[in-house]
Amino acid sequence: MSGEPVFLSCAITGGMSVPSQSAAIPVTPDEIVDSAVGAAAAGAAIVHIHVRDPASGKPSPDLELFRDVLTRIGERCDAIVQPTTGGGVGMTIEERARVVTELRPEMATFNCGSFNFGIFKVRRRPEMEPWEVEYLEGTRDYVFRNTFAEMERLSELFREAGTKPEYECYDAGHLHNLAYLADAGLVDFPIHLQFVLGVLGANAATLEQLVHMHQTAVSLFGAERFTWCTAGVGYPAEFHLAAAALIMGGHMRVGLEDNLRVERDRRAASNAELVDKAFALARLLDREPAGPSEARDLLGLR
Ligand code: KMH
Ligand code: ZN
Repeated sequence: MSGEPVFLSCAITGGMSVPSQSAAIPVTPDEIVDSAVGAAAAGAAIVHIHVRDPASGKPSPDLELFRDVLTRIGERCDAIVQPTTGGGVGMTIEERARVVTELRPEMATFNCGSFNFGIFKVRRRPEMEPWEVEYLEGTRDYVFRNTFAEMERLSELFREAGTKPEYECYDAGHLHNLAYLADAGLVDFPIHLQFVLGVLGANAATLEQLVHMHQTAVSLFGAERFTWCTAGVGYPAEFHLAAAALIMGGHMRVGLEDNLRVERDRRAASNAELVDKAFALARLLDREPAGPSEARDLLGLR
């Protein structure tokens, strides 16, 4: 893979964390915009966006917050601005899909199945607000819902909007779900896969499981019909999977949505710091950083 281009997606704030977990997590629209622009300046070709209620910091499906944040990032940098349709705890698929139908972004995430999504193991801190403790604890009894009916409908909505899905696959079964959607004529190739590993309730962030998922994708879709990326959840998973992707020919996702630490004993001060570390790995492993324009070519956008 020596000399092959690699692009990076930075997941700026997320929907499955609460702000008291780290002071670095951007909360207000201004903070999210500034952090995304900073990540793009550090080399991120894609910025993956959730929004939060500015007063509480709670993940929000508010379309006007998305509109404001997406517009302002687009005015300040050339990165691919990729909103979530995964949202956060308790949001319905209708709420989650509106960012696609109303704002028609060039790309957005598409989650490939239902599964338990547990964040209740996060350490409680004295400074946590009651809603934050409830949010974390509530995931003990929570299913991240993406049924076949919902995925079928969402596929049509992405097509109507002209938005390219980034297919979020948290387990090998999600690739088989996606193969079903492809058989049903609901998928446009080449596709882009995100292997999200390390969520409690889905697959583990290990090299074996990444290789297994990559191999499964090759056998289901054919190696030439997809691009792919890794999102390791937690530390050091984020960087271990980025390194594996660099070696195996994939692309990288890092960001405060997935991981809060830049070293074992040091929290990241910003998304840009996580991006810098990932590109340091890329340089060490002889992959050539690709900016937004080259990433658009590799993803078949435009
Ligand atoms: N929150 C993640 C673990 C999405 O936003 O649609 C995966 C994710 C999915 O980023
Ligand atoms: Zn996300």
